[in-house]
Amino acid sequence: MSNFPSEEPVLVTCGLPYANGKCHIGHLRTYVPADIFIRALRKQGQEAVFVCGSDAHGTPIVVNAEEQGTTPKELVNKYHLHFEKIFKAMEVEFSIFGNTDSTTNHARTNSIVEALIDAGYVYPQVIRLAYCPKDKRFLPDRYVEGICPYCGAVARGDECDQGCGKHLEPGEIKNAKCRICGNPAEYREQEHFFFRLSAFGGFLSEYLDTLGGTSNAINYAKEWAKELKDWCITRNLEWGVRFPGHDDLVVYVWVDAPIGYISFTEEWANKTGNDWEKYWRQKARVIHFIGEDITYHHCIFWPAMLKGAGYTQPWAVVASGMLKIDDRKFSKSRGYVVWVDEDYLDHGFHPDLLRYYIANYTSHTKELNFSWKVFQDKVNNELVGALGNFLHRTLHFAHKNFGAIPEGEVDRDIFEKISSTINTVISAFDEYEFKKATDAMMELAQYGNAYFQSHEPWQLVKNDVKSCERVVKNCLQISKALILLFEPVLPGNMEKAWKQLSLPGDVHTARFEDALVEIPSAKLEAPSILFTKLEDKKIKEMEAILDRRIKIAIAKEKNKLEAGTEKAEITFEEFQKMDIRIGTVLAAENIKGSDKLLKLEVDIGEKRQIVAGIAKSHSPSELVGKQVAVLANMKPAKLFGVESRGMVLAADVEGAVLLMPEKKVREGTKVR
Ligand code: B3M
Ligand code: ZN
Repeated sequence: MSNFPSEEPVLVTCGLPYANGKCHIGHLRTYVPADIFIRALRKQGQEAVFVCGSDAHGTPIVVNAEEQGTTPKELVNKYHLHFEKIFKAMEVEFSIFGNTDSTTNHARTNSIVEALIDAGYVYPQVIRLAYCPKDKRFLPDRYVEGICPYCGAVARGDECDQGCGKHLEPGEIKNAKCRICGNPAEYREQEHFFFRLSAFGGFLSEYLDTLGGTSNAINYAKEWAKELKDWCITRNLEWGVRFPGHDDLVVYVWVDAPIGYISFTEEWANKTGNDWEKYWRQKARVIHFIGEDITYHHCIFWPAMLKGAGYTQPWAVVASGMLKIDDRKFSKSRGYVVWVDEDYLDHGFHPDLLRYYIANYTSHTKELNFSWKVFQDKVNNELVGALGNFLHRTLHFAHKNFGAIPEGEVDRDIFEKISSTINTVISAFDEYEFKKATDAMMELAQYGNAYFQSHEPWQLVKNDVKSCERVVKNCLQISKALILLFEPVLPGNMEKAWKQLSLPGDVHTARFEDALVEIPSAKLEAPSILFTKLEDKKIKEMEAILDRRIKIAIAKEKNKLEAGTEKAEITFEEFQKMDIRIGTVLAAENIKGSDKLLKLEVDIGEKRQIVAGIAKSHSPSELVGKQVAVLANMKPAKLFGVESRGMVLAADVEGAVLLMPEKKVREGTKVR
């Protein structure tokens, strides 16, 4: 038994793209399978709404707008239009593509937050927050960079994006630095508001047992549900949805962004005369397609919020694995990126080709690697060699010899093969296994090719026309089935093929089961070729574009590093301000509690106690008697409670390398 059609209304959503950058193949890894899924639902007679929109709020937008010298609103509008255009071009057809800055979303967010407050799930608490004394502002989320308290990786304010992937609460990040000016941040106290996530442990552990979707999402979520921390849901920002009753606070973007799913449903329902509450207030199947990296938000925060405010919780969460480019981690800054417009559509590649690649490369939950070479192989061998070849040779032969779809019956065997393929495809879709589904489709095309080849209709036509007609009819029936099965994946080309077969009605609304209805006789036009081979030359050109981008990124990175070490020029007088002298180390010892620091006694014409961070590279005994260079007028400081009056100079490499005079000189000799 398959999951669909169901009595309950079905709503499919896709993670909302931040409207602050262009669409790349990484985005499509979620949107294309979701679009395939919804088309496959319709092919099973399941009506479903398909909802997405721009994520307009949050610090990524504000930071980017600031960097580009524009306003968040303008930035959002620009990229909103961009995404809308790309989705259309890629045949990803949402019922509505909204924007979380809409009045509907402001209102729905307010109403949900108020419901949570009324139910006692929100409380105030004074917390320590990163604050930039220079820019005189609090530093929410991506305004701070620092060190992850869990794994020690470089992290941004709300997420350890390069290390363990954990969500970070405000104030958690260590060594916070302001992203605007680069100076160290202070911590200041301020009242914020928390969502009592910890109250939902029992609910979540039960709920997650019933939640459908892919195991990569559910299994992680079950672990996380065992240890829930309350969640700060307010931020010091101008841009966003106001926190009720507090003009200086907005809600955290991860509050109003998923609420967008509801608001967009409302907007769609208002436009089409439907009822949004059917999906969000009653029993319904809400299916979220997301990238694996936002599982926590969709399987933990979001269901708890919905439960707390009295809304329908998701029925399934489908998480796609991450994208790689040429087996390297996808990275815009390092140049490992393929833009959907300038690197794909603008070169005239048909959207269907990439849709097939994304669906068929690997299982939905695994890492998907994109390479132009593999793209070429898959297109040439599978779409051109198997599917395109079968459709074309069948149609071409039928047209040339009969000019029409012959009368007569289709063999039982053929219907059985088609029927079993449909079953495999549907159960694969039920498991969100797009590779399994498309493999089964392609296997039917191979079967068709083998059938055509072994029955040699080109011989039969000379001496047994009746048998020839039967073979051709069987092949045409398989063609019809292939077109219906592949429509969710290759909507553009299957629409053309449907017309070439002179089939009545609309291929997009026809059902999978129509593949078992005998193809009616009809006149045939000469078919045109659907899929053409990708030439080596074109693929080389595409590889060169990617290569160049990576090289430019490396060069940029290098320039940045060099620029970082280059300092402004100074005069000799300015240099003279430094009192650098040669001294002899009289005594050295370790400092208790520190594995980095040594306490030195140095004669620089006078005796000085100096603390130096050289314990990892130098033992105390080897230092005694050696001469070193010392910055004598360094402001005194206390390190580990030990006073230091001066700084020993060393080359800044791992395990410091001390600067020493070429030959012994008198203690206190000046360095110039
Ligand atoms: N805007 C994009 C991301 O983190 C984020 C998704 C929101 S979904 C409600 O992938
Ligand atoms: Zn971490």
